[in-house]
Order: sequence, then C-alpha cells, then structure tokens
Amino acid sequence: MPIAMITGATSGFGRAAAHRFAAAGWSLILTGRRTERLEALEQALGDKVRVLTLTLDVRDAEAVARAVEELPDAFRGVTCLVNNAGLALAPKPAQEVDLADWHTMIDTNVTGLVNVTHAMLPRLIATGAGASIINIGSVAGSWPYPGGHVYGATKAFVEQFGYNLRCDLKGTGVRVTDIAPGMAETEFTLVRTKGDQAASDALYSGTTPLQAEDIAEQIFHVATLPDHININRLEVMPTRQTWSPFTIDRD
Ligand code: NDP
Ligand code: 8X3
Repeated sequence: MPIAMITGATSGFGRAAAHRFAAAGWSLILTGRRTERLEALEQALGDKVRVLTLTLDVRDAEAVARAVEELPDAFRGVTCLVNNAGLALAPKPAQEVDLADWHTMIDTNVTGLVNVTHAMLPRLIATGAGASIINIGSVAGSWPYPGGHVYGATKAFVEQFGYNLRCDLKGTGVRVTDIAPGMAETEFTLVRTKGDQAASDALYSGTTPLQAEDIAEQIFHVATLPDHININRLEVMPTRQTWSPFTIDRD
C-alpha cells in the first residue's frame, strides 16, 4: 500500500486528509505537536491501516531530519508528502502586530515546510513515478487583504517554492502541487485569534465555508491522479467567497 506523510495531522485539513487516505487503505505517517491528538488518530485509524505517529515541531530542522532518518523500514517508501502544518496569527494591521507573531508564521509556514521537504526529498525521489509533494498554500498567497501581511507572504513563498521544486525534480517522476484553499472552517481562526472562539464562530456564521473534508478530498484526488499528470496549483474557494474591489483612500 502507498504511504502518505501528513504534517499537521492533529486538526483541520491534516486530520481530515488522514481519514481520507486511511479510507483508501494508505499507510500513514502523521505528525503534529499535540501527542494526545496523534494518539487519538492512531486509535481511530490504526486497526484499518498502518499508522506511525511522530510528535514533531516542523520548525525544528534537526528533529525533522532525525525523524525522517529514523523512519522504520515499513514507512520509508513514502509516496505522498502533504506539507500542511501551518498557521496565521495577528489578524490586525501590520503596524499593530507583534514581531514575534510574524516570526512564528515565517518559522512555521516557510522554514518548517522547507525543513520537512528537504528531509523528505531523497525518499520521494527514491519512490519516483507517482510520488508527490502537496503543499497547502492559500488564496492569501495570491490575493492581498487587510491583516494578511506576513501570512499571505508565507503562502506566496509556498507557491513559488513548489514551482521551483518542479524545475529541479524534472525527470524524477516526483510531482509538486500547491493547493490554495479559501475560507475553511477548522481551528485556523481560533489559532489566528489566539483562542477567541466567538470571533471564530462569527467568521463562519451566516455563510457556507469550506469544510476540512472538502480540502482532504482535493488532496486525495491530486495524490491519486495518474503518474503523468501534475496539477501545478489548485485554488479552491467556497462558492460564497469572492474577491473585493480595490479600495481608495480619499480626502
Ligand atoms: P488547523 O489549525 O485546524 O490545523 C493546523 C495544523 O498545523 C495542526 O494540526 C497543527 O498541529 C499544525 N501545526 C501548526 N504549527 C505547527 C508546528 N510548528 N509544527 C507542527 N505542526 C504544526 O488549521 P487548518 O487545517 O485550517 O490549516 C492547515 C493548513 O491550511 C495551514 O497551512 C493553513 O495555513 C492552511 N490554510 C487554511 C485555510 C483555512 O481557512 N482554514 C485556508 C487556506 C490555507 P499542532 O498544533 O498539534 O502542532
Ligand atoms: C486562509 C484563508 O481566506 O483566511 O489561508 O485568507 S483566508
């Protein structure tokens, strides 16, 4: 059976993707910082498919490299890496936010994703045809909005990094895709607002956001396309989310 490694599997898209791949019989390497949630996933999925959980902070390059180096034999032939771990913080205007929050977003969404990718490239290349790296970008990587500042910029990095990877991976059979979701109801806004459940509920109320399972389905679809197809970028929005007009500062 093929193997998927999913970062940030303890919540949202990552957890839903774990369930989706498991339903198709894939073996799973599931990572995140919250061990108790990883244990719950292992309990839920472990009697259907082979599951390896790794408590891992993607920002820790050494720990990531060590974990990949020490993968048990049964989990070494990874077919699909889902670089999903990420977060937004500080939804206020740039001039009002803490520098530490910018650093956390860069360390997680950029450095963390790069850490995991660097460690996993030899494994994916060894798998060859049919292997894929699926990076979870965001509409925020292409479309600016107030309060997007560093978050959107990290997702623009994710998109361009993926395209550049594709150039270097030519001939290896390894595919790279940027999946760029719009608004989706996960713990994302709870994290962004540092635990403001009311703000999170308000954002998703009165409309129909994407659900984690919607994006999990797209991830699984991309991972299981025939070997000769590479989706470069897949932008997915709720039908009820669209763009705003430019805004003008007037006297
Ligand atoms: P959630 O907050 O529900 O899930 C985020 C996941 O990332 C958690 O499993 C969390 O695990 C993990 N994570 C965060 N920081 C780290 C870290 N330092 N090391 C390891 N794992 C980490 O949000 P989503 O499911 O919505 O987010 C998943 C991805 O989707 C993110 O990259 C996000 O930017 C992106 N996205 C989200 C959208 C949305 O509207 N929800 C839209 C577009 C993109 P733990 O805390 O256990 O470490
Ligand atoms: C997050 C999606 O719409 O909040 O990546 O920018 S959105």
